[in-house]
Order: sequence, then structure tokens, then C-alpha cells
Amino acid sequence: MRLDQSSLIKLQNSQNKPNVLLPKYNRDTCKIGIVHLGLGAFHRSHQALYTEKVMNEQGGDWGICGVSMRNADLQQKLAAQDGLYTVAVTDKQDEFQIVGALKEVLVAAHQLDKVLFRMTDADTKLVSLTVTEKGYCLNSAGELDTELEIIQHDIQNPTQPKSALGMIVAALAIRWEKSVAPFNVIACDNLPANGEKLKRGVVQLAGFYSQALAGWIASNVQFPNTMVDCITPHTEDKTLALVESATGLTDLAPVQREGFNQWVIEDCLTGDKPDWQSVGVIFTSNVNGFEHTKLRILNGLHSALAYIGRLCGYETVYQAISDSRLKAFLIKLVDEEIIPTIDAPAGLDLTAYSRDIIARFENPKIRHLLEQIACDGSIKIPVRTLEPINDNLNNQRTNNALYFVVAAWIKFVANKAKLSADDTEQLNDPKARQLLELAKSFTGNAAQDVALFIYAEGLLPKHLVENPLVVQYITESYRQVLTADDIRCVLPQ
Ligand code: CS2
Repeated sequence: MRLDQSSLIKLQNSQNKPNVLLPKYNRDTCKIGIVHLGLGAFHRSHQALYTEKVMNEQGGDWGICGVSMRNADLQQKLAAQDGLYTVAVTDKQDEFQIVGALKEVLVAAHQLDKVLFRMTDADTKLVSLTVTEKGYCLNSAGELDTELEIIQHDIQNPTQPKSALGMIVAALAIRWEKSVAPFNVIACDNLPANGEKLKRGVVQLAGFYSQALAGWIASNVQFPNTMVDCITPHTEDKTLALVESATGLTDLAPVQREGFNQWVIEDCLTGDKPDWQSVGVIFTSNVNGFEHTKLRILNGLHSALAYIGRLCGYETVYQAISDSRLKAFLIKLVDEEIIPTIDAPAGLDLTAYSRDIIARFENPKIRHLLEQIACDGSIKIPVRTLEPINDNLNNQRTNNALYFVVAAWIKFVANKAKLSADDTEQLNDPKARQLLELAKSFTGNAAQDVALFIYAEGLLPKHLVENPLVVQYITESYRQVLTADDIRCVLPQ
């Protein structure tokens, strides 16, 4: 039997499976209060689940309108299931939660009018986003990247936007003109000061439309910084089978995730919001400490493992972390080169935190593909690897393991260039074309290849590559990566 509203009702009447949780509120009467842009697996496993838990406890008008930016696949699957889907939490103990909060699913590329209608509805109090780092359309200086085609389009067509930022501006413009109170905007992607950066981009984009609108947004719309954490690999056939055997229902759009879940939100939201605090969300004035810690430790270790693990031929995080030499490298990296760069939030033991994260990577039930993490290196490496390098340099600390990660990334790109028949297919990165072109001209001479790569326009921060020591160390690591029969033997000890 397929998962949908009527099979759910049957299940609600007969439910006797303790590890299958069902919506407890009335889905028909609850209104939509949140629009979420970027309806990937992560939103459905994380923010939507927190909201679901609040509605299970307290009800409330916090139904979600989930917006896919382009792809209509998920919309079709969810439509056949009345928006219902299962979150499979696979950890020491498995748990399956059927989520009812997703009341509407739209595709922005085809249904922009409906998206804007929903975003301008007075019942919509919050707009949240998971559009990945590149979806913020910022350049390396953190300003709106007006050279991007999508931003140029939105500047010229402010009422028919294509970017998430453009949609936020267009909807806020309508609310402003109609004197409807603004919604607040919650950025949920892994970039430092995500809310602040998003606000900057949105206000800059609004400025092309009207300075008065930009001023109104700057003073009336809250963009809290947030830290989000929950390992959520892509859904696989195995997930579908697991969910079916646990719930007895066929769900074509489940998500899988680990047991751990954390959401920290800057405490500045005005107006109504779900009582997320009651289900474990932390509201604090110091999100930056949490964000910084998580980005550098969890995401930093993830990227290191992804590039080095791929060079060793591993497919998943679990396989890579099960290699004792890779695990020892991660421990060295975090203890000696990452933790010293972090100003920990009060009371947080960073060594213990990092070991808990490594233990999360060791969850055998989570098949998290290294390729998934390795994507978008040109955006992730600067935040996860280069910023700690810079901090260490400023404090006379060494960087051997971090330089090795940069070298592994360059080799990862070089391997893709060798493999690629169709450039952009092989390397998943907004700068794929530039990266592959560079790597295709590599000659195998470490010094020349590294120089070509790191001095390329707009790739690595200038102040870093102007430091001859940085270049020398990355080159040395790259030479070792190139010449070693087994790169595990040349990992910094
Ligand atoms: C990962 C993250 O793909 C990646 O870059 O590092 O998605 C990571 O799994 C999450 O941030 C965990 O909270």
C-alpha cells in the first residue's frame, strides 16, 4: 500500500509499531506558516522534522510550503503521497517518522506565481532556505555577485526572479507595497554568518529595485545566523526498502539521516514562530561560536576525508573512516591544526566534540558518499581549509595536514579532468569549467601545476597565495600525492 493520507489514517487507527511515529495533529486544518526554498533531503530531515515535532506536541499553523528551485521530480512523488514522507533515522536504534508538515510542494521554475503568492500571504511568517553555499550568489568578498547570470537576470526582471535571493526580494517588495508585515528569513546552509551574508545579498539586490525597499528590508527583516547539523545522505533504493519494511507503506520520497540533530538559531526573530525551543532547538546570541566550531570540525574533517578518501578509492565516509591511517590523520588534523583555531562556545570541550563527530562518521548504517561531500570544493575549501590555514599562519602555528588537504583537492580535480568526457558532468562545482580547464593543462610537474592552479583568477585568496611558504608547502604535499604509490603512506604524521 502506498503512503498517502488515506493509508496514514488506517495506520493511525491500527498503529502498534513503537518505532514508527505518525502525525498527531489535524493536517487538514493547519495553515501554512513557513515557506522553505530549496526542498532537498536536508530540509526534510532537519528543519521540517523539528517543526513536525512542535506540531505533534502543540498543533499550530506551521504547515510548510516546500519549494524546489528547478527539479519537478520530488514534487511529483510527493503529490502522489499527499505531501507525506518518512524520515528514516538509522543509528544505534532505528526510528521512522512519517512527516505531515509539508502541506504544499511547488517548483519555482514552473510555478513562480504560486511561490510568490505563498510568500506574500500574511499567514506566512517565516521563509527558510537550504540552497547550498553557491545559492547565496556571493563573490569571494561576501558581496552580491552581480557577474552571475542569474543575478543579472534578477536585476533586469525583479518581478520574475530565478534566484532564491530574487524571490525573497520580490516577495518582500509586494508585502512592502501592500503594507503586509514582512516575514523573517532563516538561512540554513553551511556558511559562516549565513544570515548576515544572506541579508547583505538580499539588501544589495533590493537596492537595484528601490533604495527605499532596501532600507525597509535592512531595518525590518530579521536574518538570524544559524548552525545546522545532521548528516543526511542522498536517498537510495535501500532507504525505500528499509522504510517499506518498517512502516508497511511504499514511500517513494523518504529521507535517511543519523540520530544526531542540532539547530542553533540567533535569538533575534520577531513575531510568531513555532515553539522550536521546546523540541531542542537552541536560541542564543552566540551562534557564531557554534557555527565556527561545527564548520571547522565537522565540515572541515568531512572535506578532508572526502578528497583523501576518494584518492584512496573509497566510496563512503564509513569506508574511509574505517581505514585506521585515515582516521589517525583526521585526529592529527583536528587536534593540531583545527582545534587551536577555534574559540569554543563556553563549556564546550572541543576534543570531546571532535571525537563524537568522528564516531558519527563511523555509523555503519549511513552510506554517505564521499562524492556528495566533495562537490563544490571551490566554495567549501576556502571556508573549511583555507581559513584555518590563515589563522594558523597568523599565530605562528604549523599547517602540514591542512596543506595536504589542499593538495588532495587539487589531485581530486586533476583526476576528474583526466576522466571527463563531458567536463561539467564529472566535477560537481560551480567553477567546474575553470577547474577542469586548469587541470587539463597540468604536465605532472608539481611546482608548475600547483602554481597554475593556485594563482588562477578568483580561486584562492590572494593574500594566502602571495605567501611563498604556503605555495612551497602545498607544492611539497602535492608532489608527495603525485608520486606516492599509496597516499596513505605519505599522510603527515
Ligand atoms: C557535508 C555536510 O556535504 C557536505 O559538505 O560536510 O552536508 C554535512 O554532512 C552536514 O553539514 C552535517 O550537518
